[in-house]
Amino acid sequence: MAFSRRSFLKYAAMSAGGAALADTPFISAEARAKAEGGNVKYVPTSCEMCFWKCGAVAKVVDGKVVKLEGNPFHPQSRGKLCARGQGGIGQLYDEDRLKHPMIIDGPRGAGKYREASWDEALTYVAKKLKAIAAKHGPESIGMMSHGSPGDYFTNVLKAMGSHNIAFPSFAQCKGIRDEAWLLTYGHKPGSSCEQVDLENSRVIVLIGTHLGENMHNSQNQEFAEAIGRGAKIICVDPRYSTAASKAAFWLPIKPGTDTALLLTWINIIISENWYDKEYVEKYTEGFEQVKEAVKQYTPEWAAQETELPMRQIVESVRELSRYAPNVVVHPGRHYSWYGNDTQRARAVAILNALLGTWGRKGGMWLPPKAKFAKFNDDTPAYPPASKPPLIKGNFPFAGGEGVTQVLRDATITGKPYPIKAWFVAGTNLMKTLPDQRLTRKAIDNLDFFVAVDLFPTETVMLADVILPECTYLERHDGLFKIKTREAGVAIRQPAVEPMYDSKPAWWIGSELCKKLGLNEYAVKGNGMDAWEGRMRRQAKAWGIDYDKLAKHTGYVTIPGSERPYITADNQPVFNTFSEKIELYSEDLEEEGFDPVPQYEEIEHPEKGMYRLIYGRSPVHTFSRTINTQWLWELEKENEVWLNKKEAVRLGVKNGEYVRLENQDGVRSNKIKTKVTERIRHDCVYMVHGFGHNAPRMKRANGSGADDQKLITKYIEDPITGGTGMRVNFVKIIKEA
Ligand SMILES: Nc1nc2c(c(=O)[nH]1)N[C@H]1C(S)=C(S)[C@@H](COP(=O)(O)OP(=O)(O)OC[C@H]3O[C@@H](n4cnc5c(=O)[nH]c(N)nc54)[C@H](O)[C@@H]3O)O[C@H]1N2
Ligand SMILES: Nc1nc2c(c(=O)[nH]1)N[C@H]1C(S)=C(S)[C@@H](COP(=O)(O)OP(=O)(O)OC[C@H]3O[C@@H](n4cnc5c(=O)[nH]c(N)nc54)[C@H](O)[C@@H]3O)O[C@H]1N2
Ligand code: SF4
Ligand SMILES: [Mo]
Repeated sequence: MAFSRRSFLKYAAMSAGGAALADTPFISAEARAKAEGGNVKYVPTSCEMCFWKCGAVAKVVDGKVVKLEGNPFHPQSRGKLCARGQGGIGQLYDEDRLKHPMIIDGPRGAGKYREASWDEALTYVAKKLKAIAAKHGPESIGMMSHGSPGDYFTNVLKAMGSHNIAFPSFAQCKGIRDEAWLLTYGHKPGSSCEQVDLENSRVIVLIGTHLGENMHNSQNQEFAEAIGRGAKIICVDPRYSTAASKAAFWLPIKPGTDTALLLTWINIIISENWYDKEYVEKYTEGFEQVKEAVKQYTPEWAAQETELPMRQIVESVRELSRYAPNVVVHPGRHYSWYGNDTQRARAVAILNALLGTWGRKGGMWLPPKAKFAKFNDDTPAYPPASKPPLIKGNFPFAGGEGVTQVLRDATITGKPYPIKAWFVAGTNLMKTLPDQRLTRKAIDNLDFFVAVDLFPTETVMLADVILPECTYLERHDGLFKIKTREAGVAIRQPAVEPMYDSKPAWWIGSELCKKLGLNEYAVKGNGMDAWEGRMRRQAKAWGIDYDKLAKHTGYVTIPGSERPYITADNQPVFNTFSEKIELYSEDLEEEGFDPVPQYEEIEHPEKGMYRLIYGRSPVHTFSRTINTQWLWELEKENEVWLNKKEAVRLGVKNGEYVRLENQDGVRSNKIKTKVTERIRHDCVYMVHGFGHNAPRMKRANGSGADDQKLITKYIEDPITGGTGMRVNFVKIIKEA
């Protein structure tokens, strides 16, 4: 049985009008299976195969998860899961998982460990952390994390007095974009999912943003619906991506010149009077300054700079303006491209404002309105930070999520003060941070390194203590606040008991608090159901029926929270100084940056070298799913895309294995060539995440090539600290 959107609508209709709560599709499916004598349960929960956090329903037969399906109630899954979501069972039953706590038993990197009990491992971790805190101050303990385990260890670090906590989702991902939109709108363009009303868009512009390969579930469903309805796609990408293949306009831009295109579009819209005058008048500030600042960016100039035909530049923006405001220039997500990325994000934000998309149908929906009661389960406030955190570096607009590489730098240089220990949870730093040589050097410098993960990755296998978390299908987490067009709450709860000697992160963090003598920060209550008890108290504080959420729906809506479009009585609120959309940014000006984005030229490769660009596979998430059985079977290795003419020149055949060597002489694993006309002549492309150097991950180890190994150069964005990573050039080396 599949849970369709229709089954959800049927349920909604049955339960309407104050009738008794009807059985939800999973409750009825469970009842039917039981009537036939099966030992079957359906458990609504939340997917963690990526960060979209879709609602999933696990079908459990005789204590084994046999199927994962999309929860029809959850707006991010709408009854469907992507391939990775369905493949989650492969993560749960992966025989290469970490099975026991381990303590290092030899030099770092030699891969020698001894198994330990949880009590022994946590006692050891607490002893080490206490000693380091006593000698160097708690601030010398740094944490890096991504995903749901982070919260529990943030709690431990803050309770100890360290606020040196950083998330790669900032400087290696979307933090750059978020700060640019905060400067412009006083809002991020989405909390977890982007506020794009693709479902209703008439024209969608994608700059890089490779929807269809970047596989965020509901966003792709909406994108497909939009295409089905005849929405026009304008796709700016040096590669003929999946999205480009659906586009009315494919603009094969010279990599790194996007801001030239964006500023020229802004100039055209203004000089042709195609912008939304009423909207600009009412909601924005700084229009005249923008008009002046972009005058120099003519279509002739842009055509030269971007290597796009002038006609295409003009016609695409004419089409975009024609349907404004029911259009959107997608704000994108991964922004750490060239080191001048905050200004590119500003240009996208300004273009949207001129088209009047914020709060308009088919543009950007307004954030939902919902207040959640404060809930901290009577945990005392944290002690003040022992020293001001260093995670913002010298970047005036770095966000609170921290600039990961600043922690790494301080570990190497001891400046502005030394970081001596790392706590790493749910991030594979060797794959995630640019310049692996520096990551390794920093790790070698550490007095102590703890990793909490599911797998023996290249990063984990450098840790002094390895703590095995159980997978999302074996644990409680959350409750999660979900912000789509509406606000809602979702649950994560175990479908099965933790396998081996793995434990949920909440438990690990809580036990560690106790070992550190910080009992007041531990989860209240004892035993493995303590966290569920907390979730129940939280649901109560929020006025949510926990049992209904846990058993019937897995997701509940906050009624009345959905107010997506501007109307007379639903005006947008801009949390900027002027309370308007700041096209001209005085905040940037005060810090010595361009208040209106200006174009900066970047370095381009010489002949014979190619810019290395990278992206996503629809069936993998970064490096974390490569070892996952069925996903690995779908895609075992990545390929390097090489333009056909270049391949002929080099004598490289389609399917031939080559190696890539970068400007610093660093060589990749061997990688299969995809010879294609679908990419420009000056760049090569590969999917990120492959090429593991992790012998205990049997499927992933050595398959494909690692883009990060070749990214030995990066340029930091002076505004936010984002690491521009598409600044490496490679040549192709034929295998002997
Ligand atoms: N299946 C799957 N989906 C995912 C993820 C995953 O791991 N797997 N990860 C998620 C996360 S966290 C993120 S941040 C997003 C990232 O996904 P996006 O935000 O879509 O990432 P981008 O880097 O914008 O897009 C990569 C595209 O940019 C193109 N490109 C490269 N250089 C340039 C350039 O100079 N200019 C232009 N215009 N285009 C260029 C590449 O050819 C490629 O098609 O994906 C999310 N979705
Ligand atoms: N070269 C290059 N670098 C990039 C990118 C790129 O495209 N190219 N993308 C950037 C972007 S956009 C992002 S968001 C980051 C992503 O960076 P990361 O999130 O670090 O990506 P992964 O490589 O998937 O590493 C995730 C780690 O978490 C572990 N893990 C998975 N699930 C769980 C869990 O439930 N509990 C615990 N404790 N651990 C778990 C996995 O085993 C894996 O070791 O990388 C950034 N870095
Ligand atoms: S998009 Fe796919 S992998 Fe990500 S949460 Fe949703 S189903 Fe899971
Ligand atoms: Mo990301």
